[in-house]
Amino acid sequence: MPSPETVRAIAQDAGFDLVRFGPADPGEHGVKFLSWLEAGRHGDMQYLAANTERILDPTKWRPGVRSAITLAVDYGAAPVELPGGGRVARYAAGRDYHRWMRERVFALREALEAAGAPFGSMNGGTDAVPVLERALAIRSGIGFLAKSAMVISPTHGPYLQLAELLTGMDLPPDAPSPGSCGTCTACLDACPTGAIVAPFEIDARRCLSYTTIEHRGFVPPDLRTPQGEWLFGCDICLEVCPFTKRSQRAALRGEQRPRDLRPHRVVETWTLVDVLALDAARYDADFVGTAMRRATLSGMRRNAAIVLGNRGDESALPHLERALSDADPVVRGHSAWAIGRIDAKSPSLERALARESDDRVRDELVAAISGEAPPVAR
Ligand code: B12
Ligand code: SF4
Ligand code: SF4
Repeated sequence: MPSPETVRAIAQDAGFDLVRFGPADPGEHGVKFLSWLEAGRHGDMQYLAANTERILDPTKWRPGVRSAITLAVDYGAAPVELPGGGRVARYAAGRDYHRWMRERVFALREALEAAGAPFGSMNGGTDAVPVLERALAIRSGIGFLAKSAMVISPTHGPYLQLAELLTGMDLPPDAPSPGSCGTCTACLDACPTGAIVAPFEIDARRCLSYTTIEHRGFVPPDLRTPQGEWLFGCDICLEVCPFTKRSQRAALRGEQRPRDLRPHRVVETWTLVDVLALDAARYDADFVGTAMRRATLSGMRRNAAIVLGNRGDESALPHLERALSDADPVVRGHSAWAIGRIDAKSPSLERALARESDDRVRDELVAAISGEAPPVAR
């Protein structure tokens, strides 16, 4: 059996900046999780509600688990913007973190087995239920729970990818992390949608990370303008945080950055108009290997239409007008909204209304022409 010191050294060699040991269950965080679900704050993320039993007790799916090796990588970076505008949350701008984090977790598991850990005694992953990763990270001292709900490391800040290896080994638990938000409320004040409904609590349904990534179909009208420039995800509550300057990678550029953390060619070469016009073949060819695929083709094109509307740039009008004839009603509807923001008198709106048969898109067209907000229920 490898000693705790050996486990730590191997994990650092596998590419993790922070390595801690702690309980494999979420403890009192589980109670918060249940009340969050009960309040419906998870929106359509049914996979969270469907997995509560396993999330609260890892022995339900991994008998013999005794502790968690918690792992974090500092992915701090400069703001990521498409050429000509449109922002992408930093965690999704490089190679898909699900892939490279998982590769590191698996490499760690193999190295630990080679060092004497019982074969098959460990199960790991990143950003995958059934584990409350923040709870495990906090309980093992990776960082403290911040008012933005982020886990913040006093030495690396909030830009942390989290992963864990649940193990049958009994590892000595680390102390909780020092640090706290103190009297700061910068993230609550800056969140453009009011999604941080109380310190430490997010209503996912209002969070841009949810509306641009997890949510399918029409975005509630009152959340479109606050989306501003965000094409995928949102980093505002991290950007305004004073702990952000603790990131040890944020200042690294180009070749200085680890390969996995360099911007994907899509974010370096595509424009918002390109994304709006994206088709299934190019989506499959070009977006492969990025975390942005989570938003789906329809969601990415919808997001691009919203950002173009928010930018108010008239040069986007011909592209949005063309999208009024698109096969996808979500793209048609949000293009109508965007045109209404840029030029509500565009004759393309009336022409589209005359031929449109989808009631939701008709509502969007009528609202765009009249300058009213479209109805909320979809
Ligand atoms: C669902 C989900 C979301 C949802 C909901 C997030 C939320 N805060 O509720 C949405 C889509 C909105 C989202 C957004 C983001 N996410 Co997210 N998300 C997840 C996911 C898959 C599950 C989290 C979950 O179950 N949330 C439910 C809530 C209730 O739990 P929680 O977020 O962990 O919050 C804790 C607090 O509520 C706490 N708590 C609150 N009050 C109190 C009081 C006491 C006394 C106690 C003990 C505890 C407590 O208990 C909870 C558990 O610890 C995890 C991966 C995973 N499997 O864990 C990633 C994860 C949490 N997300 C992550 C990231 C990076 C983001 C974004 C920054 C992405 C972006 N830039 O767009 C944003 C940040 C938004 C924010 N401020 O939280 C990282 C977080 C890294 C970190 N340093 O914290 C994770 C861990 C993924 C990963 N492997 O890296 N996410
Ligand atoms: S990610 Fe953006 S929308 Fe979501 S809580 Fe943070 S600031 Fe608000
Ligand atoms: S911005 Fe302030 S309140 Fe929000 S997480 Fe950072 S330190 Fe905490």
